Amino acid sequence: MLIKRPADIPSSEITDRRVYVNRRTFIRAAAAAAAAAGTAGVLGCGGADTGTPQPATKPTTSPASGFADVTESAFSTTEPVNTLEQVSTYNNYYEFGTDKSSPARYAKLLRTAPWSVAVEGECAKPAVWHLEDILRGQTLEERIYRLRCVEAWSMVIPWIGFPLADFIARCEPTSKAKFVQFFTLDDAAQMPGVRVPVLDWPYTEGLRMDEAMHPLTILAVGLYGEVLPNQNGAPIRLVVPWKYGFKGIKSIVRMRFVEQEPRSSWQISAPSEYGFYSNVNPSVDHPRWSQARENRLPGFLRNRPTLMFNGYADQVAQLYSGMDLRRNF
Ligand SMILES: Nc1nc2c(c(=O)[nH]1)N[C@H]1C(S)=C(S)[C@@H](COP(=O)(O)O)O[C@H]1N2
Ligand SMILES: [Mo]
Repeated sequence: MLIKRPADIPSSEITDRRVYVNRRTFIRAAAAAAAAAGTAGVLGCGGADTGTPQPATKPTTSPASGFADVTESAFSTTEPVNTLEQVSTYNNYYEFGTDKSSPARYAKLLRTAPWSVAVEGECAKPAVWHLEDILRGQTLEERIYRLRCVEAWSMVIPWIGFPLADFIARCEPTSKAKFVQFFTLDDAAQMPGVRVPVLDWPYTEGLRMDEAMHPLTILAVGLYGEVLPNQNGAPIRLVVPWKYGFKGIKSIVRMRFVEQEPRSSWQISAPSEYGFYSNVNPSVDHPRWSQARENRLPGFLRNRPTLMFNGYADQVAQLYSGMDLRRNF
């Protein structure tokens, strides 16, 4: 299933945003032409640039993909996507250093195959899963998301992934499972950054079970039609598009179903600055900066207003009804 790795792709094949968008348009046009004899229907995800995901009329296969079975997600946005260059050279991955350019330089030290994910805790099927078995039979969807970060930058990234809910269902959580906790690999031999105690290693994150089961929450295994670059969290990472980027834990090796709310690495390191929920919320300031506006890369600081739940309020606001989001930040 995993065919091309980014390192194997000649740079001439690395597509910039315009070519990529045109290719998608071309794919849709071709699919529409092929379907012309049948029922009329506009393929792809139309809609104004509001940041609200528009439902795609029909999945379209992406022939340029390194994955055989990628379809267009109903949750894709039509906002312009960032280039592969931007997405893979401006990263946060503290296991490879704390500045934004270090992961692109050092994450090649990470061995992503073979890879397994241990599932434990409150579930009927605790197991060690090989990555191939997690992906087997899984329909991958291309979902273009804005990935957000507390530093107030954002990007639009064409992730390839599948709903975390699908995998959770296979683990059969018990009624005691109220949260799910995730852990990144912690191996100083491959990750020079973990020798520095900037965070409490291993990197850990958590979601409430209903957040984890929401169809917008994905396990991403690729972007731009290819397997994930290591610096973006290969071979498997979380993407939760209505939360700040740091909830998107990379290179997951362990998942645990638990009854009590777990603490995340960022909460442990700075509890007054980072809460468990970490929903994108323009009306609640970070203690050291305003979150009212964000910087869509590339560009200058605060070039656009930040949207509640990162523009996904219609889909996720009900998860938090009745909660005080100033307290539960
Ligand atoms: N294991 C691990 N996961 C991590 C991080 C990290 O340092 N280590 N950084 C987080 C932060 S702060 C952000 S903003 C996103 C960045 O994801 P990207 O580099 O793919 O854009 O990854 C998140 N996941
Ligand atoms: Mo971040």
